[in-house]
Amino acid sequence: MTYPALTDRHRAFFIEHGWLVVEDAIPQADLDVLEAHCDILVDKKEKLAFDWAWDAKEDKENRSFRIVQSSPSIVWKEIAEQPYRQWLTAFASGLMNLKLEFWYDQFLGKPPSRSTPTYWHQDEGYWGRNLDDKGITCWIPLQDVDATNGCMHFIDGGHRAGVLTHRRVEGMASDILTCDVDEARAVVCPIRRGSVTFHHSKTPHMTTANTSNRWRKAVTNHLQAVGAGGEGGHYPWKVYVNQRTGEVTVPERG
Ligand SMILES: O=C(O)CCC(=O)C(=O)O
Repeated sequence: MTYPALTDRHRAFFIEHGWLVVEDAIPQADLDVLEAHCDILVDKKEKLAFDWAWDAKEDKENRSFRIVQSSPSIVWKEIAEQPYRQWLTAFASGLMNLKLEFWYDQFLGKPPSRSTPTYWHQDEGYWGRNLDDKGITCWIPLQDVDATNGCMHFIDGGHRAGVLTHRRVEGMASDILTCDVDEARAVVCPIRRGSVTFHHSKTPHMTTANTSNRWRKAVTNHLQAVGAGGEGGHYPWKVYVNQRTGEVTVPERG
């Protein structure tokens, strides 16, 4: 199986809608290797992960890890050379019509029955003004996903309406953010293992809680325009929570 080539139809769809599903993009065997590395993160989550939905009622030592947040890059040195990484970087550059570089990845694992949604947000709401129209995300689920176990939902065309006001999620001790969206424009994207989604850094998106009896595992890959310089120029709602120390930091605003 070869990785899919970018077509004019992909590009036109992405420009209009701000998101795209690419079906059967990544071979199952490549996903098996990626998933095996992610399983280490689940097993050692107390040491290698944060709880992105850390309940403010829980102390640091007893976080229930409703969303395990880590990165396969920390347990897999050769990850940058993997074919899926090369492919998504080239494909995303074509979608954005920008020269993009891989920036960072995250493993986001939702345990069976006790997770939360990843609430509506825009990636630029986290990253700040430095990434103004300069970022894109490729989201890779490691099992079939639908609305019952945490698939992607996008606000169709929402990348053309600027950055919405975000806020911290009530009851969370983590730095997870959310914003209000026009849910009438939401598109639900159930996809099979092997398929992926792309979204523009201004596209509002969310994933539902995992109500199934298996883990929902996903690897999300963030890319930026070469020279964008990473996050910065932050919006007023941005905070960092360091879950090793418990420290909350407010960055310099843009
Ligand atoms: O997997 C998730 O729960 C959310 C992923 C996400 O928000 C992203 O990839 O930007």
